[in-house]
Amino acid sequence: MRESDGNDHWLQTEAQPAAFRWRPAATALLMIDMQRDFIEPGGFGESLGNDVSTLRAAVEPARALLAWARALGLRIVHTKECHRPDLSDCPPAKRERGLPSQRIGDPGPMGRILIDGEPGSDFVPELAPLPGETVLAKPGKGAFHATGLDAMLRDWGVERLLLAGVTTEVCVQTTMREANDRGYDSLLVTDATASYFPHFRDATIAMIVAQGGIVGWAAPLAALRASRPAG
Ligand code: TIU
Repeated sequence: MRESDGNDHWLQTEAQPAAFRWRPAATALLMIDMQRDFIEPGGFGESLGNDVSTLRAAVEPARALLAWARALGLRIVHTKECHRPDLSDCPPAKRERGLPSQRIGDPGPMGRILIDGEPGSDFVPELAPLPGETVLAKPGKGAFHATGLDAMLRDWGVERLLLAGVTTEVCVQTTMREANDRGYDSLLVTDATASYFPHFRDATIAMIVAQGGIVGWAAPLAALRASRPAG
């Protein structure tokens, strides 16, 4: 449903640090990097030395969030962190960082690590985009860096963002900070995001909502479901 379909009403969601007011017609869901390369063994996340099983907790809540957003007619953008096969968009520093067991572009059990079009760069099946939903390949941690995301959102008339995905303190938080500096009001869906370090997820939420919402808002999916007309 779009603005022209009568979706242009204000809702209010109980959130930290205060109520979040939003209009479905002017709000997009950014589902950040729910890719096999981060969530499944043998991908980029594991190559950096992480226990990838910690990200599983976000998959079912993210799937439920996606279903709710689809039913409400929100704009949906699925981002994926990945690079061109010739690595021309991968800074050498990123490739070398952290002494990974396998570097970006190296062959792995899910194809070349973090390369667009390889099986590992694809979304986990539960979070597969539907035809017509936007898939945004991004070379950086933030979804606004070196992409057309800002122009796309402005073209759609989007003013507010709901964010979910992985990992909370890396690509999700970077994107939320980028959005904040570009004038968007954003809400992080707290149960639909996860980190390899659970205490980083919690710390990120605390950082975002501190100082009166210096970066934005945070709320679980249940609070979004319970949104009511804004008075
Ligand atoms: N390493 C890590 O925590 N995250 C990333 O490299 N990318 C995203 O967060 N998507």
